[in-house]
Amino acid sequence: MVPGLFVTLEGSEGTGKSTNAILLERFLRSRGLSVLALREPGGTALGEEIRHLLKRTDLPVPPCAEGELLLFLASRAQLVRERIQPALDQGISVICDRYFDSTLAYQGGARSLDLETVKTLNRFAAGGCIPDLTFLLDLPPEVGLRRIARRLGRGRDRMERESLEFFQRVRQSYLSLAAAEPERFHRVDADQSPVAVQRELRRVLEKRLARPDAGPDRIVRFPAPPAGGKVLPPE
Ligand code: Z5A
Repeated sequence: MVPGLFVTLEGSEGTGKSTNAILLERFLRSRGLSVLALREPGGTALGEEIRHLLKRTDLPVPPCAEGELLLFLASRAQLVRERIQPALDQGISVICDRYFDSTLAYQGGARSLDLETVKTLNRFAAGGCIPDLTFLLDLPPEVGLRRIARRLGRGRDRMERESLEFFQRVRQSYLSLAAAEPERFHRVDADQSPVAVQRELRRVLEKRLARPDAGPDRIVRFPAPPAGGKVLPPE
């Protein structure tokens, strides 16, 4: 069986990753693919606990940069083995809102941890599970932070309280990552209307699905769901 397509969405705060992940999930379903939509950190019972811990603003001492890195990696190691790899092996496509490039951009780039160490640990946690396609939703951080501030219903979590300079470093790191891997990355100008952004993502995804190595076997109808997995049947 041809493995499912693994697509990740990356970018700084408020660039529209979550919004577009939902729309891409619908799009792939409409093409007859079974899809599992996930987010990082999170996506498993353990990962959601870690997510909660990482976002807390009331810890007497916040996590040190090294501790923070290892928590993100623990969430990912679990997600890959419990959800992502089993789904891909069954021909189910996976859309993940953030993945290992976030670690390189935030803990490597913005927190300035040693990049080689971050890369080695990233590889260990991901266990060879590499996205087929990564969308970088690129936006000046001040625009993204304004979007977040307008969002109703919750205050800023621990990471969202970082400085503008921090998010500028995140953006620069992402741009370097995208430039270094043009085959996997597709950069999208996220400072456009939601409709225009989604149209571009779909265009690129269509092209990727049409490649011979995507093959008709990519389209798997009603496969057995992975244990506890959120598998959406084709519409
Ligand atoms: N992190 C890390 O440091 N290391 C790691 O390895 C990993 C993560 C995996 C996760 O937070 C945090 O963890 C994140 C990175 C760090 N930290 N920070 N800071 P999260 O999952 O809670 O949040 P996020 O990933 O940063 O997503 P977000 O802030 O919710 O933004 P988004 O998903 O990119 O955007 P959105 O929710 O789709 O849209 C935001 C708002 O903008 C919303 O009101 C939309 O309606 C609006 N929007 C969306 N698109 C548009 C357009 N095109 N125009 C206008 N308005 C728009």
